[in-house]
Amino acid sequence: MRLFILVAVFGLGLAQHNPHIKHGRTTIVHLFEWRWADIAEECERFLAPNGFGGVQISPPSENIVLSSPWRPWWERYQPISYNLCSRSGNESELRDMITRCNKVGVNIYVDAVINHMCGAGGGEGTHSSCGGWFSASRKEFPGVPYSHWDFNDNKCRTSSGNIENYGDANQVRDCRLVSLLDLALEKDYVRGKVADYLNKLIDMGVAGFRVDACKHMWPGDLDAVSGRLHNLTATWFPNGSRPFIYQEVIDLGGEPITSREYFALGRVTEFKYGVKLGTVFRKWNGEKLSYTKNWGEGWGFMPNDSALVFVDNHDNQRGHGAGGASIVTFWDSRLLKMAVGYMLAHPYGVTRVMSSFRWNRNIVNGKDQNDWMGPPSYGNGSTKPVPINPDQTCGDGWVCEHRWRQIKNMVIFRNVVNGQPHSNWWDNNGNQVAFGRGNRGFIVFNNDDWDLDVTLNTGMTGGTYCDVISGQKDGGRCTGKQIHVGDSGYAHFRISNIDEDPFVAIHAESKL
Ligand code: QV4
Ligand code: CA
Repeated sequence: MRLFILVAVFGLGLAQHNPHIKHGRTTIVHLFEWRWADIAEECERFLAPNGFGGVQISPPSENIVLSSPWRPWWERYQPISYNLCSRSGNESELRDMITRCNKVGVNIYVDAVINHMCGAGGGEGTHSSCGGWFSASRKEFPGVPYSHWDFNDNKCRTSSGNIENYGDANQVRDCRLVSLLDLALEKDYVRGKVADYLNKLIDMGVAGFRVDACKHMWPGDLDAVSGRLHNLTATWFPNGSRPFIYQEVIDLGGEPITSREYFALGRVTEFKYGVKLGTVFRKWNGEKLSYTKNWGEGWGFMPNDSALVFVDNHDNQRGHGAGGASIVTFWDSRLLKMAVGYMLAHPYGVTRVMSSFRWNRNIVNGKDQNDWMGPPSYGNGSTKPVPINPDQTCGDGWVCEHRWRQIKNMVIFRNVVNGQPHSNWWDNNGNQVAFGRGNRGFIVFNNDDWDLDVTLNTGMTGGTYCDVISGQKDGGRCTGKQIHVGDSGYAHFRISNIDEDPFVAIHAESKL
């Protein structure tokens, strides 16, 4: 009996751990704040041709519109209904994007904000992204509809009504996260409204959800909602496919609520990954790259098949959420390329790459005064399109890390080595390391302050390979460095510590 329950729970859970990525692709890119019309274009012109598996989109639900500060990015984390219009576009644009991305084999994952509605101080009126009326003070959201009966305030036991102590699991789940009106997800009615919202998106063709603020919801309530979700649409996915669920739980240790409580339901964001990888590449706290020989579960991270991993996300790249100073972002581009390269070469977890917009960073006493700034936009608040420059980079303040040659090529590397074991590890006891993925790929890092000059067993078949970091294979030649692998599998590597990018990567498809 006990065994039966275990099997049942495990089996059910595992189903929602599968991202259903197609064509042997592996990686998700978060196109933070992009318009639906731009994402549709990006799927067709860049993501599919370069082997990206899916896109995490910003919340599509109707949200509060704020003017002080002016149109912060985080207004989209304050829903006022589940109507599908936002700064990224309206419902028909959303539908068009989902269809066009599916057509080229790129999945869409929706950022679902279901723990709360807008902040308690959100006022009353039609200052919302679809123009729907709501009242934060009376807790009325007729667009759903929710009324004051549908919120948790009677359950919360803090005097402010807000979460005051993360050491108390009850208040973390039943009180307001930074004053956001907390939904009573234990109510059948609320579960039904949330499930209807997610099912509408599933029926439109999305592949799953990044579920926001899961630490603040009871796993049992999430389980009840998840049980009501439709299978993915048969138009794009195999019959019986369950939506991919990855839950945002920030678990860096030291709190009663742990990631583990959420494993049965789907994957969980592994926040330790970016914190530790940043510390290693920055060489802080005595960390060295050579210590990453047992990277992954060996570092105390969650089980491989539960993990969704990333170097930075939209919160911790600007000091929101948790993680702190060690996080590597596009502001440290040389380190970012190395850290993302390491993540994409390493077999642990489902990988997500961040694609950001630039803002006027202004750090005073460790806090960014402009951490609220929204995406590149016109004076009327509408988001600017993403223009593509002749050299394939993006203009108008869109950073497009996913288009950087080094990152784009490592996304391809991960696809090429998919399923191969971590192999042929080498290190110098310092910050020079190398590892392979069976006979399909090999990567070498030099994060020391002196040159790397070494002959290593790559495990690959003999021949000439193009390094995909300093360049790539272009027809019959390499645009960057060439690596000659002998018949024995050994190759000589020389990486200067002052190279633009002090790492080299080769794979089976970069062979001349
Ligand atoms: C403030 C005060 C409150 C006060 C209130 C008065 O902090 O104490 O009562 O004013 O009106 C914004 C403001 C915040 C403000 C709040 C409500 O920044 O100062 O409260 O709105 O008006 C994003 C931003 C938040 C933002 C929120 C809603 O990061 O700053 O809050 O959107 O707009 C924890 C959680 C984790 C969370 C992380 C940031 O465990 O789940 O914090 N991460 C996710 C998202 C994140 C999002 C939310 C959750 C909320 O990734 O982007 O927060 O949906 O670690
Ligand atoms: Ca809650």
